[in-house]
Amino acid sequence: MGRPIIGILSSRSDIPLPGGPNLSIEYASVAYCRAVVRGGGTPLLLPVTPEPELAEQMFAQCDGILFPGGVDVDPRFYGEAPDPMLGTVDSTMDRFWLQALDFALDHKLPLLGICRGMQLVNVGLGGSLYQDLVRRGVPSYLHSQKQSRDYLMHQVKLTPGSRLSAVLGEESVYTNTMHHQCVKEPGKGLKRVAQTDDGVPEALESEDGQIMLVQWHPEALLETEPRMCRLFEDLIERCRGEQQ
Ligand SMILES: [Mn+2]
Repeated sequence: MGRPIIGILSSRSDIPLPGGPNLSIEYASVAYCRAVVRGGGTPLLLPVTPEPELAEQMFAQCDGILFPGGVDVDPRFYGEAPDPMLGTVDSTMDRFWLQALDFALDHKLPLLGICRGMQLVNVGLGGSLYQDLVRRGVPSYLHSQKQSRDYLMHQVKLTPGSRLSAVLGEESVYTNTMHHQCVKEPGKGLKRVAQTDDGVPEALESEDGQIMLVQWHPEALLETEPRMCRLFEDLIERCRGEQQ
């Protein structure tokens, strides 16, 4: 195998253009593309489509799939009505990403989920979310940092013996944090392998090593915390069948 192809699920937005009507775009942060390249893979941006057959053809080009950050998951997908604290949602995009998860499960493609990506995969596996951290009913730390995306804001404790702690080679790490929601119930086959001391889940993984999910943004930390590059190298190694 050459460099494994990592499909990156795109987000969508309308952006203002000076002197003209809004432009509809589909995009992923360049940080994800660079991190995949640094990890040894080839990034392939996957535009949102509501047509399942077209989507399946795109997913079939991939050796692994990256579920990046983005807007909130529509709570209909975990059986809840919208809470007043809910942020922006896009159910068409959610369905496309959920189809990518189903494809990855059916075809045993390794995946890495980041922030929204972690939350969406959790929901796709039957788990649920707190629509806002205040709904946990207990105090939470600051999880929406105001500093730049590469700032290491809070400490995350990793479960000894987990794949995640083996990949990062540590039992605790400082990470950035840019989320206002978090996992409530873990989805089927997922176990919590990291948390902050306020009890917020910060990572989930599957027993078989196919799924790795982190609540922070490792792609933004390649300079300030170079160990985070290991998460992308690990994804590529899993695509090559070289799992730890
Ligand atoms: Mn956090």
